[in-house]
Amino acid sequence: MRRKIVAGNWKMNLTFPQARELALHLNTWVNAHKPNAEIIIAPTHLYLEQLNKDLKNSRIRVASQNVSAMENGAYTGDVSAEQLLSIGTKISIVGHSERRAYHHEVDKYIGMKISHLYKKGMSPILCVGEKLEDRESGKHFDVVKEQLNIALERQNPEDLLRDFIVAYEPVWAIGTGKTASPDQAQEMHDFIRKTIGNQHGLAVANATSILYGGSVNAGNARDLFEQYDIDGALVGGASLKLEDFTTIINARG
Ligand code: G2H
Repeated sequence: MRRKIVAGNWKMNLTFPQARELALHLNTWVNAHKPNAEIIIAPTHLYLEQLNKDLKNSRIRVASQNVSAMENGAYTGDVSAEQLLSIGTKISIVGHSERRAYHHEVDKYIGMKISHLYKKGMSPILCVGEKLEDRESGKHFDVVKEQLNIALERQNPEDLLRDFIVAYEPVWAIGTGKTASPDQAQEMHDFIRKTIGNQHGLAVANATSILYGGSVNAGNARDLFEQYDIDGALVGGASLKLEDFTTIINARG
């Protein structure tokens, strides 16, 4: 069943005390307001262990922003799925456009990360999205289809059925203040669901939560969430401000 989800991608922001304070205040708000939507926060790897402890009995899930595609070994600076799991982290973002752009991550490698997560009983939030030039040249559907097909080609439908989240994040809308219009986002979310359905079957397509990401804020979230195939949001900048993030959670209903 498709779940409503609001996830905060904190990226490389906040000191340790600031992150703890934000997480604890968010938890207090969640306990008081009991939102329907599932809430996820993704702090830097460094803070995962403590935030997992702080939020042990919370409804908030704590995610990693990235995970290695390798099992273990000589990969300096990387963090494996097993290491994340050993400190209580069960979900990781993979394929974020900033990883693709600054660390040259490619779809095949992103698919390996997803396989590792599932092998450990964990799950991914797979980010896909086209660049501005892809959209301007009318290739946006082809680009997103290829990202999905390669990353998912080796995955087991049983794993995807258990817990699979996709975030559609058009690169031209990330941190730029430009958001895809609700119609543009709906059109792509519908396409993503159909693409997953063609590859892994209708049951997987209908169980996948598809989040929109890219300059989501307190003012534009409600219009996006009204679209049939937009199940929630992956929020960057606005997730760093408690008031904005909780307004987005409320908008998700
Ligand atoms: C897209 C998004 C969160 P922002 O990267 O993943 O960030 O909301 O700041 O555009």
